[in-house]
Amino acid sequence: MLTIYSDDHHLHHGTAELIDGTLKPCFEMPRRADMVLERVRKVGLGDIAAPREFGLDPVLRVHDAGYVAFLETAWSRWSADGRSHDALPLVWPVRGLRTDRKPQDIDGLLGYYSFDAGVPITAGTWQAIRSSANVALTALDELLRSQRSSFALCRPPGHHAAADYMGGYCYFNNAAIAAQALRDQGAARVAILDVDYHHGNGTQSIFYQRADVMFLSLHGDPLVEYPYFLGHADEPGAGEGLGYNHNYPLPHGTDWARYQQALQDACQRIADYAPDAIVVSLGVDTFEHDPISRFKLKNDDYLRMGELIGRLGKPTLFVMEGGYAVEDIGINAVNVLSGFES
Ligand code: Q9C
Ligand code: ZN
Repeated sequence: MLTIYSDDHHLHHGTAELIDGTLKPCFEMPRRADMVLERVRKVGLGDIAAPREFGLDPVLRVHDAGYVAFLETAWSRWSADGRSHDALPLVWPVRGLRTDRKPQDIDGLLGYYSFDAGVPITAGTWQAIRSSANVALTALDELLRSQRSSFALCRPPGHHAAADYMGGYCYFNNAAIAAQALRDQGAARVAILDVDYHHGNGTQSIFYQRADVMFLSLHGDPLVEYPYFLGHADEPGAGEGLGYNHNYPLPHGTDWARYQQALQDACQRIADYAPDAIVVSLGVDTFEHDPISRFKLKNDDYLRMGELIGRLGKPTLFVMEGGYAVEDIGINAVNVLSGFES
């Protein structure tokens, strides 16, 4: 399987995140992608190629123009005041507060265009997120050539990012951008299967009213897990999209026996939908030793996960999302890809 990868992700390296009431080094760190790349090389998964530049048009098919302009200018506006630490949001327009007047000040805009504080913006963030989207789009291009599979080794991840807000370490929704590009290049139906430990709230919200992109997500139950405010079982889609959104909230402690039941159900729904292609939001934070998650999947379970997805027999684009057990992230992610090919 071909991997698309760029070193540009190193340009995005947040310093700290607020967790358990204290500032800790960001779990979403450059070494994550380095470890996945190292494993791709070690097992000889296939060639590794650099992304091509697609410009902002395919990004703007998914994301709001004001949001994209905000991301492009956020660091220069933040640092214009002489600030050198990461830009972080601190205030949000919840119930009853007004969003009909957009703040003019960067501190206000950071809250307007986010839903949590897990999104540091640094001097290199814009280039890194553009590159991450280009990685997904290049991998998609190569998938259309090979008609079987490709791996977008994206970083930063994307599935928490909606059309006009960032959050959960995510800025551009790489999987959604690729799915939309598939539609724009002739695919009639696309299924997005999100196996990251966290609900893919951004991807769900982007396609919630659409029947041409089915979204299925297996994740920690939002009653007890981030992102808390989306991802319940009773979110079936709306309007034309009614019946094309499927959430599988699972309890803390979920192991492979429980997980694979949900995954089989999701795969059956995908088979019934008969998509032209599948985009997999590939997070491996379901791992038993993930430092911020509560599922119990083991290294070899990821081989089985890949096998089940492979049995669908569809052209499949894998897009890297989360996974924070850095020593094992490469083993687990590449096990899915190897299982798919087996
Ligand atoms: N108690 C992705 O996996 N903080 N994002 C969770 C844990 C945010 C995860 C706090 C987690 C975001 C792409
Ligand atoms: Zn995650």
